[in-house]
Amino acid sequence: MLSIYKGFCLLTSVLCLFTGEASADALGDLQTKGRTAINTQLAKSTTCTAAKLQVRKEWGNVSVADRKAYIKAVLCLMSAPSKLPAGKFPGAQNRYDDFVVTHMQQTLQIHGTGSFFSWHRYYTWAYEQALRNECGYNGTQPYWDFGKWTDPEKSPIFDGTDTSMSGNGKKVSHKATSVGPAQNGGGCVETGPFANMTVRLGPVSPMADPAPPKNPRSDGYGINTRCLRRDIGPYLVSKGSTTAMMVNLITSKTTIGPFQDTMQGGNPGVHTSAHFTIGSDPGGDFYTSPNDPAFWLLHGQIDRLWTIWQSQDLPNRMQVIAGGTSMMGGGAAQKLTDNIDISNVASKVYQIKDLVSITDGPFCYVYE
Ligand SMILES: [Cu+2]
Repeated sequence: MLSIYKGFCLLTSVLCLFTGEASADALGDLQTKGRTAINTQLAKSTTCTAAKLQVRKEWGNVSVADRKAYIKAVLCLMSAPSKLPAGKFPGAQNRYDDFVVTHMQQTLQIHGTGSFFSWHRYYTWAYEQALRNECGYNGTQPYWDFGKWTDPEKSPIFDGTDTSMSGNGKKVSHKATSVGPAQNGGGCVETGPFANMTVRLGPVSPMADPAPPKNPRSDGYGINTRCLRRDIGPYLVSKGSTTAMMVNLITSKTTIGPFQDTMQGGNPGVHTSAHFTIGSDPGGDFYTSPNDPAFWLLHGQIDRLWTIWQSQDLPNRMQVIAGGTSMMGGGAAQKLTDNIDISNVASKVYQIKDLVSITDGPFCYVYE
C-alpha cells in the first residue's frame, strides 16, 4: 500500500505536500505549488506575457546542445572588449570582467542588506541579457540546484566534461578556511571549457589556501593575471544547502527579514555553503566571486529560492523589505524605493519595488 502511495505521490506531488509524504524533490514540489500564484501575477503584468515568458532550468535538465550554446556565449563574453572607461579598471580586460567590477564596486551594499535578493536578481538577469544580446545566445540562465547533487564533482555542472562549467581545481596540498575543511581541489582548473580562463581582478578579501598573489592595486582593480582555481567537495552542501535545509528555510520563515538573514547568515547558511562549495580563488572572495563562471548558476538558484518562497504567499511576499543598506543590518533602513544601479552592465536604474516580481518590471521568466 505504501509503495502504491509513493508512486501516486510522484504523479501528484502537490497533493502529497499536503498529506505530509516526503518526495524526492521536495523543493520542486514547493515550486510547483507556487506556480499558480506566479501565473496569476503573470496575467496581471503589463510587460510580460505567457507568449514571451522564458523558462530557466536546472543544468542537469538542460539539453547537451543548449549547454554548449550557453558555454559558447560565456566564452564569447570573455573575449569581447570591456565597455568600462579605459584605464579606470585595468584588470577589466573583457566584457565578462565588467560584471566582476560591478559586483566589486558594490559588495558592501548588496550583501547582508535589504537589497541582496533584488540586486542579485537584476544582476543575474543583466548577465543573461548580455549573453543573449551581445553573444547571440537564445537560451536562458540555467541554475544549480545545490541539494540535487550531493557529490558536486560528479554533477554535470562540475564533472569537467566539455558540457560542464569545468571541473574541480587540480588537487594540491592546502589548508582549511574558516568556512570549512580543505576539499578535493585547491589548484588550477584544468578540465572543461574554462580550463584556460584567465583571472585578473582581485583578490580583495581572499579566503583561499594557498593565498592568491596580491593585486597591484589595493582596490583590486589592477591586472593580476592568474588561473581559475576551485576547491570543490561535498562537505558544505551537506552542512548548509541540502534539499531538506532549503525546504526548511522556505517553509519555516514567513517574513522576509528572517528568510534573508538565515539564507545568508545561518551556520553556514545556504548562500555561503554554495559559494564555498566552489571556494578557492576567485570563488572564495566575497568581492570577486562572479569571476568564477559557475557563479551565475549559483545565483540562479538563490533567485529561484527567493521566488519559491515568495510564491508560497505571493501577494504578501513581493512588496516587502527588511534590513539595512550596508553589511549585516548596518546603515539606514532599506526602502522599496531605493535604487538598484548596475549601469556598467544594464543601463536602466530601477527601484527595488520594480525588481520583486519575476513577471514584472524588466523580468519575464519562471523557474521549472
Ligand atoms: Cu554577491
